[in-house]
Amino acid sequence: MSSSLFVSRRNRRTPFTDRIEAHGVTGFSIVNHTLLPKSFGRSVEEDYWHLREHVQLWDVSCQRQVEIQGKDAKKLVQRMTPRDLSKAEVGQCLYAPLIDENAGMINDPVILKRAEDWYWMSIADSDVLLWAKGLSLGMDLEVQIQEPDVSPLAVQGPKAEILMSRVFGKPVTMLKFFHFGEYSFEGRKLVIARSGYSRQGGFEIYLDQTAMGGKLWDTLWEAGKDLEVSPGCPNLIERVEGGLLSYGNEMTRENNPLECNLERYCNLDGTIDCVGMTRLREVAKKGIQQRIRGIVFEGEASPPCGFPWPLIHDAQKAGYTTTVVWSPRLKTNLALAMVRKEFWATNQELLVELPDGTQRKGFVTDLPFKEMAGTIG
Ligand code: THG
Repeated sequence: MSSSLFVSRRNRRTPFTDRIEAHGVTGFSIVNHTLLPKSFGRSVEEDYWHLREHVQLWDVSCQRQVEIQGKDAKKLVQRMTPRDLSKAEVGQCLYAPLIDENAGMINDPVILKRAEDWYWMSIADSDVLLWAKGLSLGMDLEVQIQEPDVSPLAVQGPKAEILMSRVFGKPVTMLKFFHFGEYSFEGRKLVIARSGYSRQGGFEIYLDQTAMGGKLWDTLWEAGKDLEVSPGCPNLIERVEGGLLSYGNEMTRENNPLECNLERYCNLDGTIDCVGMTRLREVAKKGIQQRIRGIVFEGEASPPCGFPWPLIHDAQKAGYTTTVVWSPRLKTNLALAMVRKEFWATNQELLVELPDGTQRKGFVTDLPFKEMAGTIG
């Protein structure tokens, strides 16, 4: 059986799609109505090892920017997140939960503070722009909200720094983690951050002119040949091992940020007046009933799976997996999972129920996953 995706203006190509196709892309996902390449004909495991050793170019244009600019920009952005932004500096990237009036997760963007009155929210998969426009109208704010022609290209892996210094010069290597600056390319300035959706280190280049996509890709490609540069995409195994959460998978609007281990990005002291704060403080006071934890489980290598599998303990439901992978490095199956309070203690044993009805022994562990902390009894 063969199937293909019909692409139109609703599910958009990116400045890099031509190059991605030339490299033999074999599958796409759609995020923010935009193509996200998912495979180049190699296994997730092969891509994983390559990412840990070399450098990859990821077309993550689907990380769209919601730009909020104007006199009330700061007020609106703070109204959207429980993370205290009052001390944020221009040039900083801030990972921040966005929540609704019930403290449900709306998104978990990286916020770039470009100026006192100018923010980019680099979003995961949900329509933040509409939420922001609704809030701004309701609050009668003076802001402009739009999606600019900005498409991030991630350069990830241990050789990312050497590749970036070849193309943008030594200064780019001075960037601190989760900070950005502007660097020259072909006579224009590009925003570049030290960030990215992996734990292997790297950068994200915010290309702000679609027509330059091919040129940017080709330049990085040529400069990286002897570094074994390869096209890639966020790697499921690496992301799960590293405990990086994916909106829509680990969390939805049904979950509050505390359940998603994002309490360090929530200021609950009463000084932040964001939508949903009253509810979030109530939830915090009462205590959450479930949270994202790591699960290690035995048996043969599971293919990557993003559909929930039940977690069972003494015939009771202990929670559900959100993403399952086989870790070729830790040589075991791993899952990110939403686990009920009674069962979330480290080393708690439970059963993972596969779609075929078989049950595998497993235990709860901290995130990010480390070399085996416990053993399956
Ligand atoms: N980069 C950019 N935009 C993005 C993502 C990205 N938008 C969508 C998605 N990814 C948002 N989700 C995340 C999740 C985790 C991280 C970044 C974006 C991340 N977290 C680190 C951590 O959890 O340790 C660091 C957080 C911090 O220090 O504040 O990197 O990848 N542009």
